[in-house]
Amino acid sequence: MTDFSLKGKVALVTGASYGIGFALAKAFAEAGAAVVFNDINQELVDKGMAAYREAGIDAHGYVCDVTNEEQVGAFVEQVTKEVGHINILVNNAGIIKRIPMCEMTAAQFRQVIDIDLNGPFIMAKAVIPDMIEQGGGKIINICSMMSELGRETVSAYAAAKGGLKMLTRNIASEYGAYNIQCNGIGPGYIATPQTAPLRERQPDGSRHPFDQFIIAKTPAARWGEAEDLAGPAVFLASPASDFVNGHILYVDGGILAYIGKQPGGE
Ligand code: NAP
Ligand code: GCO
Repeated sequence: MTDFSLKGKVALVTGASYGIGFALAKAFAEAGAAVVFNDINQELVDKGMAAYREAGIDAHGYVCDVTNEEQVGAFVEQVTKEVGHINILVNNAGIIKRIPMCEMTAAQFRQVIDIDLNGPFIMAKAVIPDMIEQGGGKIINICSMMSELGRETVSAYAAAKGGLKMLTRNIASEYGAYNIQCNGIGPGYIATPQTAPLRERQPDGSRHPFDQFIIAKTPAARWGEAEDLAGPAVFLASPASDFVNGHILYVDGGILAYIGKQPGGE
């Protein structure tokens, strides 16, 4: 019987007070894992704890900035002491800045790279030694359509998510021998606070042009929901994926396979 259970595992999801991270952590709890999450400040952690309680989940929340190596070291040590050895790490925390590249400052570019690429490096580096001690582990990096495609105004984000795809493959290559599987999930366009500006109704009540664009580019003809990512994440976090390594699993409703519906087409 293929084992999709996470019973007895400790799963750490970064930036999981809400959005995609929250949906993944909730799914992990439903599959039997103890859930740990962090966010950037106490207010967000408290908000997340209330949401997990509301969902009947006894989560463990901590304040930690994934770009701060000292904070991350202390965070991982505290979790290991208070909750247990970390068996599953999901690098979910991330930001986006939608600015035309030539108008973006180097500081803005660096901030996106720092959170979306350096953060996953720092988190993975902090958990891998104990995973090796424990005989293995699972690392899941939340990539993006922008790990494969570019578009106007998201240069820093695409550079970070493209780098995250290759960091995923390199961790798989370097630590696969220690029974650590490192894979990515590439969500399509998901309805969360991060994409809310792309879905805002226009003053005349019509759909945002980008909203219409994504509907035309997605065979499923809809935006994804964070819950659409739960099953793929449980699969990659479970023993069922022990021979899957260095793979980016795109959960995009078919965007990457589809040229897009012609304007006014059937
Ligand atoms: P979101 O709603 O903006 O949530 C991101 C979370 O990460 C927030 O709780 C955020 O806290 C936290 N965070 C930001 N910087 C952090 C830091 N330095 N340390 C710790 N936590 C930090 O985003 P989302 O839509 O759920 O996306 C989650 C992940 O999926 C991101 O990596 C994103 O790039 C990726 N993704 C999203 C989509 C999509 O369509 N939504 C598609 C593909 C990939 P704050 O609230 O303080 O910022
Ligand atoms: C954007 C969106 C995308 C999504 C996601 C797609 O501005 O194009 O925010 O980047 O967040 O990454 O997979």
